[in-house]
Amino acid sequence: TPGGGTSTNVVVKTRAKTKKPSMYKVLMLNDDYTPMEFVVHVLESFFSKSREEATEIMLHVHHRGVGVCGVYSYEVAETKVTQVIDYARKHQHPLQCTLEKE
Ligand code: TYC
Repeated sequence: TPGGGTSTNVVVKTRAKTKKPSMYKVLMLNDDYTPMEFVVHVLESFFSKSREEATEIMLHVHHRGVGVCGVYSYEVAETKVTQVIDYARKHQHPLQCTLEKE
């Protein structure tokens, strides 16, 4: 090439940025009325927790006011929240849960 340097053709490939989906925590809220056993049952049934894990989370919520049940994609988290609230309501318990972006 003019100037005496060697020239190398380099092909740089770019990739469109794929973004990982945002994840959402499902939070369980304490209240004065829902029985502890019911909360443990919900954590086992809807969040696939062992009896030991479920009891630990329930007691954490009971003492601290709020606790994490699991972390999911938005769609899954929203579905869990709806299912838990509907199930609690059906059993006449005021148990509430919500989701929070991680
Ligand atoms: N505080 C409730 C009670 O004393 C138990 C409870 C725990 C309720 C966790 C809700 O998310 C909850 N019976």
